[in-house]
Amino acid sequence: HQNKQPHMVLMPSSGAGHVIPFLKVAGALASQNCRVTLITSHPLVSKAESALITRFLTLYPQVTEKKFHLLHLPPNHSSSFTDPFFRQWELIHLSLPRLSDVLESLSPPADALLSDITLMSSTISVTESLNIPNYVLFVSSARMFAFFAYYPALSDALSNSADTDLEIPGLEGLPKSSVPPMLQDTTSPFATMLRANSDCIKKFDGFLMNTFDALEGRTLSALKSWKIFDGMPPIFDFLFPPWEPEEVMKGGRAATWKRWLDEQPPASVVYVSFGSRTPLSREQTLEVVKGLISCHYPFMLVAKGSVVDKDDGVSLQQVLGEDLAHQMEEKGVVVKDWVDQLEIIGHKSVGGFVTHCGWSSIVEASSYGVPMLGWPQVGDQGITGVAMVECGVGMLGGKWGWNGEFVVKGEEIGMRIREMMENQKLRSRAAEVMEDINKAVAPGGVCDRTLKHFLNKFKS
Ligand code: BUP
Repeated sequence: HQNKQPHMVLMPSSGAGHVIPFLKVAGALASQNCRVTLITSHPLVSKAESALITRFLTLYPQVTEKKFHLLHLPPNHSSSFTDPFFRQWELIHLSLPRLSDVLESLSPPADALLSDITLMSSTISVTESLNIPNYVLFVSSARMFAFFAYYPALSDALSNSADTDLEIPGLEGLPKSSVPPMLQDTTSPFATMLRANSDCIKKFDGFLMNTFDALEGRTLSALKSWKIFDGMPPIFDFLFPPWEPEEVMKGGRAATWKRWLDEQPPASVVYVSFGSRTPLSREQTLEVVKGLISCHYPFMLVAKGSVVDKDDGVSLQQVLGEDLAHQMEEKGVVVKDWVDQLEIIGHKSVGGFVTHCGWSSIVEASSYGVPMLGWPQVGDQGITGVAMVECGVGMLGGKWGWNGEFVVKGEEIGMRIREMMENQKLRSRAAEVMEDINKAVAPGGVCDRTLKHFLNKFKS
């Protein structure tokens, strides 16, 4: 007897790469006739995040927002983190005892909480005491999840100074250099948080992941067969569908860059974005622009010059100088604001993507068959970059270092961009993966079936 309307409660943490996948799943659940509650933390960390949530709630009036008011910490509170997003995660974590009240106030009661990986160890005590199933909506790659699940066992290998590959059962070696420095140091606050979360994997009812066989078949099978983690709860892997209906995305917002893209030849434009959280240094931005100019492709550069809404007050023109700024304007466009990345990646003129290897970005480019040149900057991006290469849809720049480690010269960047744009093997593999994705996300396809399978248990 399957006619109950499931009530799903979603609680993202902060950062576009965390919030957007939650909105995608919230939209998908609402479209599957679920009752959906979205718990949003207040105050939010950035204007971009608050604009996204407002827009989402306008498009999905059937989704209920529940505000989760964060604690006011005393001014002398000393945080383990300097990064504003990590501080926000920490603040949500500290405020989580208040989550019980929010969950208990829901009517009808929640059938499940879908929570973020960064909040695992703190949400589980709340849901256990209220007897609510808790699923993690994992926003990164299965590769990263495998690393996370196996992290406690990697301590010795990570503490050892040799640059050897890390061995994770069922997976080929993972270069130690793809692990971010803050996790190579197994005593860092971030490492401690990761280990605490990893230790409670078994307490969860399952994991929803934005991936599937055609992207990460080998890793998923190692995870599901318990090779990596004995007693791994069920994994539901399906591509999280875009939450903005295409007609809404395409209508109304005729930005200058859009007109420019419309005028470029098919598959000719190099799109460059290093995400929203970690801007490049001025020196590195200068070299990226030099590289782009040298390789003779039209380009679109999304250059974030600030960390969380605080503009550093220096224009790109000032960084580049008059001559280079002029050359740049002749060959490309630069955007500083928030853009609809999916709309750019899906544009017929875009032929390659220089990316920081955020997992959502990799999945988005794979969905449109756009080959990638990856340059991981921080966090999970080194490991998701490995997943991208393994799938065959992108290549990595080389030993380009983490954000700010050293400055990579424009000449080398330009050379690699040309290699990416001219590599036919990469392009045809990207087209093949796009086809697999198109089949998987079609009604009745494997992603649709996995989502329905996940929901079935809440319908009776
Ligand atoms: Br920047 C930017 N518009 O201007 P990832 C990003 N996005 O739609 P990660 C935009 O944000 P960080 C913009 O399409 C993707 O869905 C993009 O998630 C979208 O990055 C999301 O790619 C970014 O997983 O880093 O690692 O979370 O937050 O810096 O983008």
